Amino acid sequence: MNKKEKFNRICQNIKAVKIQGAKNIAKAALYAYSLFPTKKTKQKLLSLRPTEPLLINVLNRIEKVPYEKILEHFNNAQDQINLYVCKLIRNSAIIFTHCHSTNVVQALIYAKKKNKKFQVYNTETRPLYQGRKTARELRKAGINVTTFIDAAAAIALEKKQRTKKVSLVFFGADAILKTGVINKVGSGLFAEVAYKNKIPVYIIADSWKFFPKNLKIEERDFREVWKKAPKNIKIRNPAFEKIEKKYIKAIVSELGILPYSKFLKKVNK
Ligand code: RUB
Repeated sequence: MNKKEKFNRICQNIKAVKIQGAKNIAKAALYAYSLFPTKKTKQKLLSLRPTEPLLINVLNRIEKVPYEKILEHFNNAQDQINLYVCKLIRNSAIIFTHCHSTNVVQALIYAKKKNKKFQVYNTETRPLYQGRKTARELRKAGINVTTFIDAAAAIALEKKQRTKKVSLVFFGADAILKTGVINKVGSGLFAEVAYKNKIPVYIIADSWKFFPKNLKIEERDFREVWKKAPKNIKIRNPAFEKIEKKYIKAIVSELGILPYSKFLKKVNK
């Protein structure tokens, strides 16, 4: 495959969510940009997933910070996050998560390696089923996983129908805004249910996901939801939604386990 084909393949895979999650998207885009570092390719890469500030932040840094340094930041941030997440997990914990977040999954795998005893409840995450990827990766690491259909998230969180009490909710983040966190659609609703049930919600995310401006919420092709839907039925397919700040106990980033206001102070300085 020549450089141009490689670049186009990465773009297609990001657009089709074959490469997914803020961190994987940013890393792949960074590599693609290194193949063709022009204004045009940067614009193209930025247009692929409009709700991804990590992608924006990384591509804006690339002129000033060497490629390797950015990758080093990702690795160091993950190492720090792993240590903080480990501190939050008590023995016999049940951790609820949604979609697929590399920051979350890697931290859970690290905790398992450190002999923490816990299990995970996760959602399948329609329409693209990123929850299956989460379940597979966690199970491969020896972690017990129970997958729920999305609409049963409240059953999982509220200790109904033979489920056990969830101890912690871990969500990844696409964007950390001043007013709340943007993550996979469903996260806002699940956070509200968790909050009402006094289950702490933690955002596990690299601090470079902070974004001081408003963001467009990506709306995806209706065919992901219903391929051959009858004509005249409108289908909405928003990819993300906001988790209100008040539902979030803390943000776990390389900067520490910080309540929202403290996190904002650190990144805004
Ligand atoms: C993925 C998603 C993830 C965040 C964080 O959505 O919402 O929770 O991107 O991921 P999609 P990470 O599958 O639509 O990209 O921790 O990997 O950066």
